[in-house]
Amino acid sequence: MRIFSGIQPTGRKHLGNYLGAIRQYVEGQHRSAAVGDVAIYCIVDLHATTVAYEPEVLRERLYDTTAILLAAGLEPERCILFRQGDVQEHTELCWLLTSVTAHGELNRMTQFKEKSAQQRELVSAGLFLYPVLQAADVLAYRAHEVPVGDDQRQHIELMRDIAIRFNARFGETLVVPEHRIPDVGARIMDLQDPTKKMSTTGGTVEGTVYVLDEPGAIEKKFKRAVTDSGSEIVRSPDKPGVTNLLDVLAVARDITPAEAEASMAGARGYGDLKMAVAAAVEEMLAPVRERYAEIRPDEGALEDVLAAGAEKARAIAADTLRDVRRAMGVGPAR
Ligand code: AQP
Repeated sequence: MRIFSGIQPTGRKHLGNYLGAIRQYVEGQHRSAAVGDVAIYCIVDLHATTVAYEPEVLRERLYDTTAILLAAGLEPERCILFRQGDVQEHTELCWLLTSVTAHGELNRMTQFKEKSAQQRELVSAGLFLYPVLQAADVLAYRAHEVPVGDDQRQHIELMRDIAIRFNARFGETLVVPEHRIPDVGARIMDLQDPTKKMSTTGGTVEGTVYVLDEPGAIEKKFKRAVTDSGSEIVRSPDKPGVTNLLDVLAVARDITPAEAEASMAGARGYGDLKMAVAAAVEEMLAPVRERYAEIRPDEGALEDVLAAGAEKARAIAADTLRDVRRAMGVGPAR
Protein backbone atom coordinates (compact mmCIF):
# COMPACT_ATOMS: atom_id res chain seq x y z
CA MET A 1 0.00 0.00 0.00
CA ARG A 2 1.91 3.03 -1.26
CA ILE A 3 0.53 6.39 -0.21
CA PHE A 4 1.35 9.71 -1.87
CA SER A 5 0.11 13.22 -1.25
CA GLY A 6 1.27 16.75 -1.98
CA ILE A 7 0.75 19.95 -0.06
CA GLN A 8 1.36 23.55 -1.11
CA PRO A 9 4.04 25.59 0.67
CA THR A 10 1.57 28.27 1.67
CA GLY A 11 3.12 28.22 5.15
CA ARG A 12 0.12 29.26 7.16
CA LYS A 13 -1.63 25.92 7.08
CA HIS A 14 -5.18 26.06 8.41
CA LEU A 15 -7.46 23.74 10.34
CA GLY A 16 -8.95 22.38 7.08
CA ASN A 17 -5.49 21.40 5.81
CA TYR A 18 -4.72 19.84 9.18
CA LEU A 19 -7.91 17.78 9.56
CA GLY A 20 -8.49 17.00 5.88
CA ALA A 21 -4.91 16.13 4.98
CA ILE A 22 -2.03 16.43 7.47
CA ARG A 23 -3.53 14.14 10.13
CA GLN A 24 -4.14 11.53 7.46
CA TYR A 25 -0.49 11.81 6.37
CA VAL A 26 0.71 10.94 9.86
CA GLU A 27 -1.66 7.99 10.12
CA GLY A 28 -0.68 6.88 6.58
CA GLN A 29 3.05 6.77 7.30
CA HIS A 30 2.38 4.14 9.99
CA ARG A 31 -0.13 2.18 7.90
CA SER A 32 2.24 2.04 4.93
CA ALA A 33 5.23 1.02 7.05
CA ALA A 34 3.15 -1.73 8.71
CA VAL A 35 2.74 -3.47 5.34
CA GLY A 36 6.37 -2.94 4.29
CA ASP A 37 5.76 0.00 1.95
CA VAL A 38 6.36 3.71 2.30
CA ALA A 39 4.23 6.84 2.41
CA ILE A 40 5.56 9.68 0.27
CA TYR A 41 4.76 13.33 0.97
CA CYS A 42 5.79 16.19 -1.26
CA ILE A 43 5.80 19.93 -0.69
CA VAL A 44 4.73 21.21 -4.06
CA ASP A 45 6.72 24.37 -4.70
CA LEU A 46 6.26 24.07 -8.47
CA HIS A 47 2.49 24.19 -8.04
CA ALA A 48 2.88 27.36 -6.00
CA THR A 49 4.46 29.15 -8.98
CA THR A 50 1.23 28.90 -11.02
CA VAL A 51 -0.25 31.98 -9.29
CA ALA A 52 1.35 35.33 -8.41
CA TYR A 53 4.09 34.86 -5.77
CA GLU A 54 7.38 36.25 -4.45
CA PRO A 55 10.42 33.95 -4.84
CA GLU A 56 11.98 34.76 -1.42
CA VAL A 57 8.63 34.29 0.31
CA LEU A 58 8.10 30.94 -1.42
CA ARG A 59 11.36 29.59 0.05
CA GLU A 60 10.44 30.78 3.55
CA ARG A 61 6.96 29.29 3.31
CA LEU A 62 8.44 26.02 2.16
CA TYR A 63 10.46 25.79 5.37
CA ASP A 64 7.35 26.77 7.37
CA THR A 65 5.35 23.96 5.77
CA THR A 66 8.16 21.43 6.23
CA ALA A 67 8.38 22.33 9.92
CA ILE A 68 4.59 22.07 10.34
CA LEU A 69 4.56 18.59 8.80
CA LEU A 70 7.40 17.42 11.05
CA ALA A 71 5.77 19.03 14.08
CA ALA A 72 2.49 17.29 13.24
CA GLY A 73 4.23 13.92 13.43
CA LEU A 74 5.84 13.01 10.11
CA GLU A 75 9.05 11.09 10.78
CA PRO A 76 11.69 11.22 8.01
CA GLU A 77 12.86 7.72 8.99
CA ARG A 78 9.37 6.31 8.40
CA CYS A 79 8.19 8.25 5.34
CA ILE A 80 9.68 10.13 2.40
CA LEU A 81 9.27 13.89 2.75
CA PHE A 82 10.69 16.04 -0.04
CA ARG A 83 10.41 19.19 -2.14
CA GLN A 84 8.80 18.75 -5.55
CA GLY A 85 11.29 21.03 -7.35
CA ASP A 86 14.19 18.78 -6.29
CA VAL A 87 12.91 15.84 -8.34
CA GLN A 88 12.86 16.82 -12.02
CA GLU A 89 11.01 13.67 -13.03
CA HIS A 90 7.77 15.41 -11.97
CA THR A 91 8.02 18.06 -14.69
CA GLU A 92 9.08 15.60 -17.37
CA LEU A 93 6.21 13.24 -16.56
CA CYS A 94 3.80 16.20 -16.53
CA TRP A 95 4.75 16.98 -20.13
CA LEU A 96 4.50 13.35 -21.22
CA LEU A 97 1.05 13.02 -19.61
CA THR A 98 -0.30 16.05 -21.46
CA SER A 99 -0.46 13.79 -24.52
CA VAL A 100 -3.19 11.72 -22.84
CA THR A 101 -5.02 14.66 -21.21
CA ALA A 102 -7.91 16.33 -22.97
CA HIS A 103 -7.94 20.13 -23.13
CA GLY A 104 -11.69 20.01 -22.45
CA GLU A 105 -11.13 18.07 -19.21
CA LEU A 106 -8.77 20.74 -17.88
CA ASN A 107 -11.25 23.44 -18.89
CA ARG A 108 -13.89 21.80 -16.68
CA MET A 109 -11.80 21.81 -13.48
CA THR A 110 -13.60 23.94 -10.89
CA GLN A 111 -10.35 24.85 -9.13
CA PHE A 112 -9.02 26.31 -12.39
CA LYS A 113 -12.20 28.32 -12.87
CA GLU A 114 -12.09 29.66 -9.30
CA LYS A 115 -8.36 30.38 -9.21
CA SER A 116 -8.24 31.94 -12.68
CA ALA A 117 -11.04 34.31 -11.64
CA GLN A 118 -8.88 35.43 -8.67
CA GLN A 119 -5.82 36.31 -10.81
CA ARG A 120 -5.45 40.03 -11.42
CA GLU A 121 -2.66 40.17 -14.01
CA LEU A 122 -2.05 36.81 -15.59
CA VAL A 123 -3.88 33.50 -15.82
CA SER A 124 -0.85 31.31 -16.40
CA ALA A 125 -0.75 28.21 -18.57
CA GLY A 126 0.76 26.57 -15.48
CA LEU A 127 -2.52 27.12 -13.60
CA PHE A 128 -4.34 25.38 -16.45
CA LEU A 129 -1.88 22.45 -16.37
CA TYR A 130 -1.89 22.25 -12.54
CA PRO A 131 -3.96 19.01 -12.46
CA VAL A 132 -1.58 17.31 -14.93
CA LEU A 133 1.42 18.14 -12.75
CA GLN A 134 -0.59 16.82 -9.80
CA ALA A 135 -1.25 13.61 -11.75
CA ALA A 136 2.47 13.34 -12.49
CA ASP A 137 3.27 13.78 -8.78
CA VAL A 138 1.18 10.76 -7.83
CA LEU A 139 1.70 8.54 -10.89
CA ALA A 140 5.51 8.90 -10.76
CA TYR A 141 5.45 6.88 -7.52
CA ARG A 142 2.86 4.30 -8.65
CA ALA A 143 0.93 5.20 -5.50
CA HIS A 144 -2.24 3.31 -4.62
CA GLU A 145 -3.80 5.84 -2.30
CA VAL A 146 -3.95 9.64 -2.18
CA PRO A 147 -5.09 11.20 1.12
CA VAL A 148 -6.77 14.55 0.37
CA GLY A 149 -9.64 16.78 1.40
CA ASP A 150 -12.93 16.79 -0.49
CA ASP A 151 -11.93 19.76 -2.69
CA GLN A 152 -9.42 17.52 -4.50
CA ARG A 153 -11.97 14.88 -5.56
CA GLN A 154 -12.25 16.18 -9.13
CA HIS A 155 -8.45 16.30 -9.60
CA ILE A 156 -8.06 12.72 -8.37
CA GLU A 157 -10.78 11.56 -10.79
CA LEU A 158 -8.87 13.26 -13.60
CA MET A 159 -5.55 11.65 -12.64
CA ARG A 160 -7.27 8.24 -12.62
CA ASP A 161 -8.60 8.92 -16.14
CA ILE A 162 -5.12 9.98 -17.25
CA ALA A 163 -3.56 6.78 -15.90
CA ILE A 164 -6.28 4.59 -17.44
CA ARG A 165 -5.91 6.33 -20.81
CA PHE A 166 -2.12 6.04 -20.68
CA ASN A 167 -2.27 2.31 -19.95
CA ALA A 168 -4.84 1.74 -22.71
CA ARG A 169 -2.76 3.67 -25.27
CA PHE A 170 0.80 2.60 -24.34
CA GLY A 171 0.40 -0.62 -22.33
CA GLU A 172 0.06 -1.33 -18.61
CA THR A 173 2.60 1.04 -17.02
CA LEU A 174 0.95 3.22 -14.39
CA VAL A 175 -1.00 2.43 -11.22
CA VAL A 176 -4.51 3.89 -11.11
CA PRO A 177 -4.73 5.49 -7.63
CA GLU A 178 -7.70 5.81 -5.27
CA HIS A 179 -8.45 8.88 -3.22
CA ARG A 180 -8.71 8.65 0.56
CA ILE A 181 -11.09 11.33 1.74
CA PRO A 182 -11.99 11.20 5.46
CA ASP A 183 -15.66 10.64 6.38
CA VAL A 184 -15.61 13.62 8.74
CA GLY A 185 -13.28 16.62 8.38
CA ALA A 186 -12.91 16.40 4.60
CA ARG A 187 -14.46 19.83 4.14
CA ILE A 188 -13.99 22.14 7.09
CA MET A 189 -15.97 25.32 6.52
CA ASP A 190 -15.05 28.96 7.07
CA LEU A 191 -16.22 30.00 10.56
CA GLN A 192 -17.58 33.30 9.21
CA ASP A 193 -19.28 31.75 6.19
CA PRO A 194 -20.04 28.07 6.77
CA THR A 195 -21.27 27.66 3.19
CA LYS A 196 -17.66 28.11 1.96
CA LYS A 197 -14.68 25.89 2.69
CA MET A 198 -11.94 27.14 4.96
CA SER A 199 -9.28 28.24 2.51
CA THR A 200 -5.84 29.81 2.18
CA THR A 201 -6.84 32.26 -0.54
CA GLY A 202 -10.63 32.40 -0.68
CA GLY A 203 -11.73 32.60 2.97
CA THR A 204 -12.11 35.26 5.66
CA VAL A 205 -9.30 36.04 8.12
CA GLU A 206 -11.60 35.79 11.16
CA GLY A 207 -13.14 32.57 9.88
CA THR A 208 -9.84 30.77 9.27
CA VAL A 209 -8.10 29.01 12.17
CA TYR A 210 -4.38 28.50 11.55
CA VAL A 211 -2.41 25.56 12.92
CA LEU A 212 0.01 28.04 14.51
CA ASP A 213 -2.64 30.35 16.00
CA GLU A 214 -2.14 31.15 19.70
CA PRO A 215 -4.85 29.80 22.06
CA GLY A 216 -6.33 33.30 22.50
CA ALA A 217 -6.77 33.71 18.75
CA ILE A 218 -8.35 30.28 18.41
CA GLU A 219 -10.86 31.02 21.17
CA LYS A 220 -11.72 34.41 19.68
CA LYS A 221 -12.36 32.94 16.22
CA PHE A 222 -14.60 30.16 17.53
CA LYS A 223 -16.47 32.55 19.85
CA ARG A 224 -17.30 34.73 16.85
CA ALA A 225 -18.21 31.80 14.60
CA VAL A 226 -21.42 32.35 12.66
CA THR A 227 -24.10 29.91 13.79
CA ASP A 228 -27.67 29.35 12.70
CA SER A 229 -31.16 30.31 13.86
CA GLY A 230 -32.68 28.27 16.71
CA SER A 231 -30.76 26.83 19.62
CA GLU A 232 -30.72 23.09 19.00
CA ILE A 233 -27.21 21.62 18.73
CA VAL A 234 -27.72 19.09 15.95
CA ARG A 235 -26.10 18.30 12.61
CA SER A 236 -28.47 19.17 9.81
CA PRO A 237 -28.28 20.60 6.25
CA ASP A 238 -30.14 23.75 7.34
CA LYS A 239 -27.61 24.30 10.16
CA PRO A 240 -24.28 24.54 8.30
CA GLY A 241 -22.58 26.56 11.07
CA VAL A 242 -23.51 24.18 13.89
CA THR A 243 -22.79 21.14 11.73
CA ASN A 244 -19.30 22.47 10.97
CA LEU A 245 -18.60 23.09 14.67
CA LEU A 246 -19.80 19.60 15.61
CA ASP A 247 -17.65 18.05 12.87
CA VAL A 248 -14.58 19.92 14.11
CA LEU A 249 -15.37 18.86 17.68
CA ALA A 250 -15.70 15.23 16.59
CA VAL A 251 -12.39 15.05 14.72
CA ALA A 252 -10.49 17.07 17.30
CA ARG A 253 -11.69 14.74 20.08
CA ASP A 254 -11.47 11.60 17.93
CA ILE A 255 -15.12 10.72 18.42
CA THR A 256 -18.01 10.32 15.97
CA PRO A 257 -20.24 13.28 15.04
CA ALA A 258 -23.13 11.51 16.82
CA GLU A 259 -21.00 11.31 19.99
CA ALA A 260 -20.04 14.97 19.60
CA GLU A 261 -23.74 15.86 19.35
CA ALA A 262 -24.58 13.72 22.40
CA SER A 263 -21.75 15.33 24.40
CA MET A 264 -23.47 18.71 23.97
CA ALA A 265 -26.87 17.48 25.20
CA GLY A 266 -26.63 19.51 28.43
CA ALA A 267 -25.34 22.69 26.75
CA ARG A 268 -27.11 25.99 27.45
CA GLY A 269 -26.76 27.20 23.88
CA TYR A 270 -24.39 27.76 21.00
CA GLY A 271 -21.94 29.60 23.30
CA ASP A 272 -21.18 26.34 25.14
CA LEU A 273 -20.63 24.53 21.84
CA LYS A 274 -18.21 27.21 20.65
CA MET A 275 -16.22 27.05 23.90
CA ALA A 276 -16.06 23.25 23.75
CA VAL A 277 -14.80 23.28 20.16
CA ALA A 278 -12.24 25.99 20.90
CA ALA A 279 -10.89 23.98 23.87
CA ALA A 280 -10.68 20.76 21.83
CA VAL A 281 -8.88 22.49 18.94
CA GLU A 282 -6.48 24.29 21.30
CA GLU A 283 -5.62 21.01 22.98
CA MET A 284 -5.07 19.29 19.62
CA LEU A 285 -2.89 22.03 18.14
CA ALA A 286 -0.82 23.03 21.20
CA PRO A 287 1.79 20.23 20.84
CA VAL A 288 2.13 20.96 17.11
CA ARG A 289 2.72 24.67 17.79
CA GLU A 290 5.29 23.89 20.49
CA ARG A 291 7.24 21.41 18.35
CA TYR A 292 7.12 23.83 15.42
CA ALA A 293 8.81 26.51 17.52
CA GLU A 294 11.66 24.08 18.23
CA ILE A 295 12.04 22.78 14.67
CA ARG A 296 11.55 25.86 12.46
CA PRO A 297 14.69 27.89 13.34
CA ASP A 298 17.13 25.25 12.07
CA GLU A 299 16.80 25.67 8.29
CA GLY A 300 19.97 23.61 7.75
CA ALA A 301 18.34 20.63 9.42
CA LEU A 302 15.15 21.16 7.37
CA GLU A 303 17.24 21.21 4.16
CA ASP A 304 18.92 17.96 5.22
CA VAL A 305 15.53 16.27 5.70
CA LEU A 306 14.32 17.50 2.29
CA ALA A 307 17.55 16.52 0.49
CA ALA A 308 17.53 13.00 1.95
CA GLY A 309 13.84 12.67 1.02
CA ALA A 310 14.49 13.88 -2.54
CA GLU A 311 17.20 11.28 -3.06
CA LYS A 312 14.85 8.45 -2.08
CA ALA A 313 11.99 9.93 -4.13
CA ARG A 314 14.18 10.36 -7.22
CA ALA A 315 15.14 6.70 -7.21
CA ILE A 316 11.47 5.64 -7.37
CA ALA A 317 10.36 8.29 -9.87
CA ALA A 318 13.32 7.63 -12.22
CA ASP A 319 12.25 4.00 -12.45
CA THR A 320 8.71 4.97 -13.51
CA LEU A 321 10.03 7.53 -16.00
CA ARG A 322 12.23 4.91 -17.64
CA ASP A 323 9.14 2.73 -18.21
CA VAL A 324 7.00 5.64 -19.39
CA ARG A 325 9.61 6.87 -21.90
CA ARG A 326 10.11 3.35 -23.22
CA ALA A 327 6.35 2.76 -23.56
CA MET A 328 5.89 6.08 -25.37
CA GLY A 329 8.82 5.61 -27.75
CA VAL A 330 10.65 8.62 -26.36
CA GLY A 331 14.47 8.43 -26.36
CA PRO A 332 16.54 5.38 -27.30
CA ALA A 333 14.97 1.88 -27.10
CA ARG A 334 17.40 0.71 -24.39
N1 AQP B 1 -11.37 23.35 4.19
C1 AQP B 1 -10.74 22.19 4.03
N2 AQP B 1 -11.19 21.09 4.69
C2 AQP B 1 -10.55 19.89 4.55
N3 AQP B 1 -9.44 19.72 3.80
C3 AQP B 1 -8.95 20.80 3.15
N4 AQP B 1 -7.87 20.97 2.34
C4 AQP B 1 -7.83 22.27 1.94
N5 AQP B 1 -8.85 22.96 2.48
C5 AQP B 1 -9.57 22.07 3.23
C6 AQP B 1 -6.91 19.92 1.99
O1 AQP B 1 -5.62 20.32 2.41
C7 AQP B 1 -4.65 19.71 1.55
C8 AQP B 1 -3.59 20.70 1.18
O2 AQP B 1 -4.14 21.70 0.36
P1 AQP B 1 -3.28 22.58 -0.61
O3 AQP B 1 -1.99 21.95 -0.88
O4 AQP B 1 -4.15 22.96 -1.77
O5 AQP B 1 -2.95 23.82 0.27
P2 AQP B 1 -3.60 25.24 0.20
O6 AQP B 1 -3.63 25.69 -1.23
O7 AQP B 1 -2.90 26.09 1.18
O8 AQP B 1 -5.04 24.91 0.75
P3 AQP B 1 -6.41 25.54 0.36
O9 AQP B 1 -7.04 26.13 1.53
O10 AQP B 1 -7.19 24.49 -0.39
O11 AQP B 1 -6.05 26.75 -0.58
P4 AQP B 1 -6.98 27.44 -1.60
O12 AQP B 1 -8.39 27.38 -1.12
O13 AQP B 1 -6.43 28.78 -1.68
O14 AQP B 1 -6.82 26.65 -2.86
C9 AQP B 1 -5.41 19.13 0.36
O15 AQP B 1 -5.49 17.72 0.49
C10 AQP B 1 -6.78 19.74 0.48
O16 AQP B 1 -7.79 18.88 -0.03
